[in-house]
Amino acid sequence: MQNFTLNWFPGHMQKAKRLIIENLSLVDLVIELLDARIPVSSQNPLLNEIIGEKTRLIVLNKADLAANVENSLKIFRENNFPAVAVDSVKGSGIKQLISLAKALAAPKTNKFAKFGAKKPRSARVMIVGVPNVGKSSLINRLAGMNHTKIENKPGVTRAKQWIKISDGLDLLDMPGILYPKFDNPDVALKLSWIYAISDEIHDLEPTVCKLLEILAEKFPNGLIERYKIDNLHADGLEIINKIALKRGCIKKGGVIDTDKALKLILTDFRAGKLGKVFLD
Ligand SMILES: Nc1nc2c(ncn2[C@@H]2O[C@H](COP(=O)(O)OP(=O)(O)O)[C@@H](O)[C@H]2O)c(=O)[nH]1
Ligand SMILES: [Mg+2]
Repeated sequence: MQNFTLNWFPGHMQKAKRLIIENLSLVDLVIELLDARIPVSSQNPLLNEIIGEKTRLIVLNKADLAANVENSLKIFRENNFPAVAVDSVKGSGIKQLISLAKALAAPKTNKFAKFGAKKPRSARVMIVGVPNVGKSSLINRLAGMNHTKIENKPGVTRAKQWIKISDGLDLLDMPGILYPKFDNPDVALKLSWIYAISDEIHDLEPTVCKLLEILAEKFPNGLIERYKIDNLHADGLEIINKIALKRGCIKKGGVIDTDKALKLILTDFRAGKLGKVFLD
């Protein structure tokens, strides 16, 4: 298994963690945004460590690119984690997300009303997740639900922007970025497929080989339809070569342009062009 080189400083991770902890203290509910294709590997255990008593709502994003979504939801729910699946780009599941978020935050905001307020205050929510799971897309989508009314909440040290996304529900406009976890090479590989880990810090060839071998075994139809290739009973490098030939990834002199093919395959996979998958 290849090694991933960590090219950021522990200081950055500490700062990101501090920022999440600081923002967590302002909200009633945390939306843990996961990639529905790898709902376990896109979790970061750091969140369990820092979440404390906060209520958590699991949101499986990119449900449009994923297989087994209902089953993933069922497993989370069986383990007492409320969960919902969405497509942040097209908007499916968003209404469900909002009503579930309100229901989960209600006990907190109602408690507030008991202390003399006439009406419960709005519930405050923040989104956390590893890179590329769709945090910004979800924030934009939720903001769009209510014409992006942005208001400032007084009494907060640094100016935080709150977006009113529904009656009684405000969203922090800045997501919490969890650094992807590297120590398990299998998890790191999956995170690189969904681009939560930058392509700069690992070798693309073994990464793509492994992806293709798994797709060929479990979800061959997407590969067959996209690239018009057959005989997927081959190792990853052979499949890369087949795709390169079909797609004209050829250098001068007729040599296969492996780098070009690797990038093409990853781009297609990440855009969902290889069909719905489940990889955990
Ligand atoms: N197909 C699909 N793509 C999505 C979805 N949500 C986000 N994306 C895409 O995933 C990429 C990363 O999204 P972004 O919001 O920037 O992720 P962030 O790094 O967590 O803020 C972008 O290309 C988005 O268009 C989704 O639900 N379905
Ligand atoms: Mg973002």
